Amino acid sequence: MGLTIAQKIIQAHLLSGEMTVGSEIALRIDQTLTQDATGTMAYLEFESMGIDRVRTERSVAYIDHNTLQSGFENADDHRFIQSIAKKHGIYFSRPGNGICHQVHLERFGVPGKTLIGSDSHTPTGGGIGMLAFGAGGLDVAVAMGGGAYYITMPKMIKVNLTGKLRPFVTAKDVSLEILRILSVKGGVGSIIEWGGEGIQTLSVPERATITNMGTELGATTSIFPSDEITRDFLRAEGREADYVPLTSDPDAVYDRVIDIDLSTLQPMIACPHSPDNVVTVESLKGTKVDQVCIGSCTNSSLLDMLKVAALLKGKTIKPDVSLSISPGSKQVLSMLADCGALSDILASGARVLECACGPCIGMGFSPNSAGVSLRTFNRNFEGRSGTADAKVYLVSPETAVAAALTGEITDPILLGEMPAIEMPKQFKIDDSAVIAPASLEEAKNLEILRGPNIKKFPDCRGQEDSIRAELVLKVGDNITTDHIMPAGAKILPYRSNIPYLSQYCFGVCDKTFPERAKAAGQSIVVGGVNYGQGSSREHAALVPLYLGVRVVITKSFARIHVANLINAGIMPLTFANPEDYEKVSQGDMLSIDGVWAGMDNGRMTLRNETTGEQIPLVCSFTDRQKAILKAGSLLAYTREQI
Ligand code: MIC
Ligand code: SF4
Repeated sequence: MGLTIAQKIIQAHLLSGEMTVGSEIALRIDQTLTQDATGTMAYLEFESMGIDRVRTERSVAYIDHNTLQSGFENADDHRFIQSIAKKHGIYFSRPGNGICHQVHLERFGVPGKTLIGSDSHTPTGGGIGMLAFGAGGLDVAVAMGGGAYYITMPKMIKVNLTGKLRPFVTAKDVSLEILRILSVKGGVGSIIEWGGEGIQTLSVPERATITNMGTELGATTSIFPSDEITRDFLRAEGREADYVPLTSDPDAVYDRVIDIDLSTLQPMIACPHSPDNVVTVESLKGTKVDQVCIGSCTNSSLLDMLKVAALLKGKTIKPDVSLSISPGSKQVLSMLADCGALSDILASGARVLECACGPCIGMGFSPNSAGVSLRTFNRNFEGRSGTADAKVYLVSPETAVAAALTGEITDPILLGEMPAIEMPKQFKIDDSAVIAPASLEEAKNLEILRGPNIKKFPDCRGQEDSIRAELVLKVGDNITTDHIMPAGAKILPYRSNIPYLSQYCFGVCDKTFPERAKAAGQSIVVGGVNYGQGSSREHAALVPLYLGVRVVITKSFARIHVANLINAGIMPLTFANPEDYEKVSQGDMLSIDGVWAGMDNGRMTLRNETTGEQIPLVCSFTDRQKAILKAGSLLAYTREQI
């Protein structure tokens, strides 16, 4: 039987396990990346493992999230990451050099290699045929130390593209269309491979927009073949030597095939507050817009920016609309400057922000009260922009420009003729903002520079054979890690200070949660389907751990978050019958006996002491996961192993 692209890469990196859907496999990881908001914690974890030098082929530490330095905290964390990177063999991408996924694609990604990153959009690398996964910081730390990365062998979904996109319809609209079809949980447990003759019309940045937003589907990752288009991109980056061709076998078997004719698509828009709340732009035409933001790891490539500049050229944005543009990397920004496109952008009235995540993670540029913000980003979760009552919509750069010029949601086709964009054959290569690690000899005497913002890692406690705890919080379906542990300019600087962060835990759902959880001592949280979707932030597990959460019971979990819960020693369990979710209420006293035996046989019984009901629960832990839960955390388990 033939293999899919992902199966081929998995086979070449398989350290243990069987390639049968649903079983745990261990993969050798070639490359890692971190960003600063998750990186500080990841490097503290790496450090505590006592390993001198990373054992990967390439590890890169990016600074791109926490770049608003309104106090010492972020600058201290950047300095910490820079010093630890230098000492332990990690390349350091300075603030201003760009968003991790964009820069990694440009300068480091290699087709056929495995990559894990402490950021959920790491699958962007699938745009050049990498098998790239988002993961919690601790998993990345273990991989940097040469340890395996464990995943559940996914199903394979193929999306077959035919035809060609019409002018003003873009890769972003393809992403939104697949979200409309599959929803934010439609990709859970699957790798999405993009193929068909239609992919020949998509350049690497367009492919990367699509693999980037595969994260919003809950997919394990997404991947394109590595072909002549990939080779052209790598050649333009001066890295043709990194090219390897990669396709699926003609007789590869997929669990599901979805056909999309690109020529039938139209501009799409995701409405508040979920990336799968997708309708056509046409259906919302005339809606007044206050703010437009162009950028993020989804849509900040040179191609995106050149299109934006060409559409803005000679025009001025509406006086009551505020437009921000953040190019994805220093390479993109300096090429825009060299060709004059930057002047066209500036002349239109846009505000050019630095090459970083910026407004995407609420790091500045929050909308006005109840403002309507159109963003070329990948997430529009409630409150994420920094303005609690803002209405955030997700669109393509073309639709974003149309809104900035007209002041309302407008089908970009009305902008007239799409200017032809000539992509340069050679990109401007300047790696001066990437600092190489020290030699082994030099590294010995290097000091790691720590600021006072770095606080102690929360104490872990192994799971016990019986648990009795109050249900302190019951939440609904599709709870994101932005609900559990919000980000934004005010809180993000404290990512290495769990006690401080804890005041904001579940703030979007219930501001009283932290106090109540602390008062309860130990507690249980209950959720609906796809609990923990979104970001890879392990803080969404570490902070509940700090507040005493021992068990989370849901109808289903998102992939990265469930791994983070286990890594933090919090036991994730699911209702055997989803309707039993109704049989527990916030404030009930719950208990589970026979946890050890239950972990082994996959069944436990939840006793609702308040109502007297007995509720069946299920779990399926591997031996490794059971050992982690008993040890209290992956860190404790890894130390035991070392
Ligand atoms: C995000 O887009 O939500 C983030 C911020 O990049 C996160 C990482 C984080 O929370 O630091 C992600 O996607 O993993
Ligand atoms: Fe940064 Fe936004 Fe991309 Fe996350 S989704 S890495 S915050 S640009």
